[in-house]
Amino acid sequence: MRVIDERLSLTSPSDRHSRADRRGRETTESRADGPTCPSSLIVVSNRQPYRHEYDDAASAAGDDQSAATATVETRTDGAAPEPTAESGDRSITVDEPTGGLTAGLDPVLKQSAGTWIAWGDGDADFDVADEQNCVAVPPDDPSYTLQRIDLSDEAVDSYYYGFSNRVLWPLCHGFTDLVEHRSNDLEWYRTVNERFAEAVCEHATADSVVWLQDYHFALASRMIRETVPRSTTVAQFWHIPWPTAATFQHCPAGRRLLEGLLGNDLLGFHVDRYVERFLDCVDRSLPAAAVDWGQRTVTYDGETTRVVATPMGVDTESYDRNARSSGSSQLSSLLERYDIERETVIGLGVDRLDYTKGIPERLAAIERFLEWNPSWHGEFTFVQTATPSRTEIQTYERHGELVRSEVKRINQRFGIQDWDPIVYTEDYLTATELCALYRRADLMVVSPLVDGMNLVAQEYVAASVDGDGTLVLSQETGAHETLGSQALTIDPTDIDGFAHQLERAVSLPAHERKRRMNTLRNRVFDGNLEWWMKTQFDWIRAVKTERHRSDSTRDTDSGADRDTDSDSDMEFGPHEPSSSV
Ligand code: GDG
Repeated sequence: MRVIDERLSLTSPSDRHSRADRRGRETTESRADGPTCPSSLIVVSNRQPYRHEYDDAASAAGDDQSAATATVETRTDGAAPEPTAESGDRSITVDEPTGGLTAGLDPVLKQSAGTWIAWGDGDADFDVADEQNCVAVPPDDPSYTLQRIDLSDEAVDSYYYGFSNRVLWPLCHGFTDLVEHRSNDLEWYRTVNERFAEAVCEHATADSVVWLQDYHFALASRMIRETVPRSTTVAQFWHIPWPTAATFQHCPAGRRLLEGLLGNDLLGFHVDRYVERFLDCVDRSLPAAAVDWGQRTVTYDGETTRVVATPMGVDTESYDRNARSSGSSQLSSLLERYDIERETVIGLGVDRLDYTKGIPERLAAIERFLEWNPSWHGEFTFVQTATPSRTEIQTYERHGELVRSEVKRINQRFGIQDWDPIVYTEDYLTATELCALYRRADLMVVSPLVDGMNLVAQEYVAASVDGDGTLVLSQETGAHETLGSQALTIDPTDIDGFAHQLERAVSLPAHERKRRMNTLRNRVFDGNLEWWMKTQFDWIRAVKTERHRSDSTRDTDSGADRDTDSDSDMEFGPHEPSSSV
């Protein structure tokens, strides 16, 4: 069992350089035409792209081999094996706990020889780094700098398991009853944001672009803005929902968070409604801020923040390719492992074990479906992979217990000899295993109660290379804005309606399934990760240009008549995506 806390990788490093077109034909196109960042890029994220770990099991096993020989570890997360380094007589494995985003940004950083600043959570991380905690990565072909922030257990408990995941996560998803107020969490969150901001300032030059990721850094942007040169660009992407003003009022230090985020030149969300809610919260909470609803800018404390919606996509080519290359033997061994009959109709759910993902509601709908449809007993199996996450937090622990007990109860209620309706696993699947399941699944059920975007729905579509699967999708996901019209939409809390959509999904005619999936694939490929990054970088270029323009106007007009509107005069920006994303 592997505990995961952030976005995960389905892309091994070697995968990233070869590409396939939408029909899966290999192309020779290089990544040189991929998204390029305007200037030297400094990425800030909680999770790091490369993690160094002592591999004591391997060291012990290798005792009778030459201590000087570098060994190659076979890893369980689907990424390519990395050579191990040696530290004293302990061997070190380089792990890539990369996510969709991490996998996408890594080549951009390599290309621009940029800097990545992240929490060093590997037990060997600081033993391989220099005095500034920097290490050149990737280890086999170093091309950019990873600076690791060393956090004490207390800092991690308060900043990560505290304010980030006991306050901001539930609050932004609208679970105000789950918000926990612990005395030191906010202060540690501020301190850790300050540590990251200081690290950024050590690297930032007048031409740098600083790009922060997610809700772990709501206070850092303003700290950075106040220290770096005026012409440095500061941008942030908020990967989770932004709550309504009524929910946001429960946020401790809400005004400080808004002020922090308004330290950015550019602030990105997945979809329009989060942008609108953010502007609404600013409008209500910060009287000194001027919100331009038409331009979607906020001018506060003499600086302007552009707020944009750019829905994140997945690395479509790698899912397509992995699905095509997943052979029948891979699928057979998975079906054998989980004791699933080859001919059965398969429903699939893939989630972090998180209370926002609507897993109990999904199980209730499956139970209702089975009550109504005895003819499907023995013919339909639902596979749920649920990877434990944030288990230090009691709410997550309890949620896991609830899910496990519901699976058990439903299986006891309907199971017959040789058939359980639900196959539940907390195994962490490799990228190819996951894609084999995506490809084989007749229906994919994505039922979050609230979800910023949801990458799983898009991964399923990208891996549905036979074009005949059906997506059952919650209306409460960001992904629904793009995919909803061709998916079977559900309200995850309406269990009867949900069960009806499951009935519909298992009986959709083949031509209907193909028609829907074809459109879904076009949308997911058009708005993929590469498109998302390119659009982000286009926006960054646009705000950078505007900043230079308004600065030179300031300089030349100082003392003379000045165009006082110049800060909000942003009639520019990247083109809209070619599809309906
Ligand atoms: C946040 C926002 C937003 C899961 N089990 C395995 C595995 N996974 C991978 C999936 C997918 C990822 O985990 C989960 O991504 P989601 O987007 O569904 O959800 P969050 O982790 O909550 O992500 C979300 C996202 O940020 C990006 O902005 O979409 O709204 O909450 O990639 O494939 N991967 C493998 N084995 C598993 O067993 N290999």
